[in-house]
Amino acid sequence: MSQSDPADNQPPGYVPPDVWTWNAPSGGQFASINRPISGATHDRKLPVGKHPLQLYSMGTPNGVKVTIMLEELLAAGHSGAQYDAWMIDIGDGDQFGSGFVEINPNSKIPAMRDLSADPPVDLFESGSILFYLAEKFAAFLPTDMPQRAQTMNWLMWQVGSAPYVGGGFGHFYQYAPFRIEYAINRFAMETKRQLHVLDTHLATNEYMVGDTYTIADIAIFPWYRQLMRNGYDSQQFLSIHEYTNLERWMTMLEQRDPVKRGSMVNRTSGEPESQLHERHDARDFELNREDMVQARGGKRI
Ligand SMILES: N[C@@H](CCC(=O)N[C@@H](CS)C(=O)NCC(=O)O)C(=O)O
Repeated sequence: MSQSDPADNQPPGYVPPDVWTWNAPSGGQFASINRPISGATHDRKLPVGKHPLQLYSMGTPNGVKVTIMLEELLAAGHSGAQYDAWMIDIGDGDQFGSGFVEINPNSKIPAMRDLSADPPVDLFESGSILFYLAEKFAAFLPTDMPQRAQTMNWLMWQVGSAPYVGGGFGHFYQYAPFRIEYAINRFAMETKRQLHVLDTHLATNEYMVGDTYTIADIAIFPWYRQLMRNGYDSQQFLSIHEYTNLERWMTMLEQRDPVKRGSMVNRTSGEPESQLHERHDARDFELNREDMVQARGGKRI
């Protein structure tokens, strides 16, 4: 590595040891779930519902990609996309349960099992799940080759870019135990570059792939909504108002009912009405709203 003056390091005087060892939690939010090894930490069978697709997830931007896709498929009339969405609370370490690790050895949500296939198909990685569903139902993935290639370009772009936004910018700006100017500058630069890539593209394209709504839109939407809607408390810091084309596209997607429904599933933050911790039936969205009204003594807002 390049030799900096240890006095300038963070914390001052820190010199990396010859061999890194795991001897202390790293500090910061989510430190308790980070480990340098893979595998299950406890035995836990996953619950199984009545539908062909079993989703094990949480309402983070990566999880929401899949629930939006499933709601879009159902809205488009693909009844085979009925699903049970189970909560995997990553803050509680559910992703390290043996049943979950059996589906996803990488211990990250979202993961899914397709019980309609024989033998059942196990899926992980949000981009792979979107692609699988798009192929299975022949939906939201153009068959025209240039358009299909563009869709896959943007899908892969999103999967490769997200870690800089969440794990880089979001982590160092909001979650790290202390603020490091170098790290924040590095990841703010990259995050703004990505926002500009999207804003420039959407100046001349209605959707990510011309005038066609695809899995590329579904993949990209949740992470950049996070930024555009003040995730990480960073809207002002990132001058989000500059990205007017992205704002147009974002607002257009936010108005879609399947996007609204998909955004509620497995969600654990925000207004109670916006959270549907588990989804097992299309009516759950309505029942959830009614439960909230009852909890408020019948008051509708
Ligand atoms: N590349 C993966 C990333 C998945 C991911 O990072 N999931 C996070 C939540 S957004 C997670 O499960 N974190 C738990 C952990 O790291 O232990 C995908 O797109 O599915």
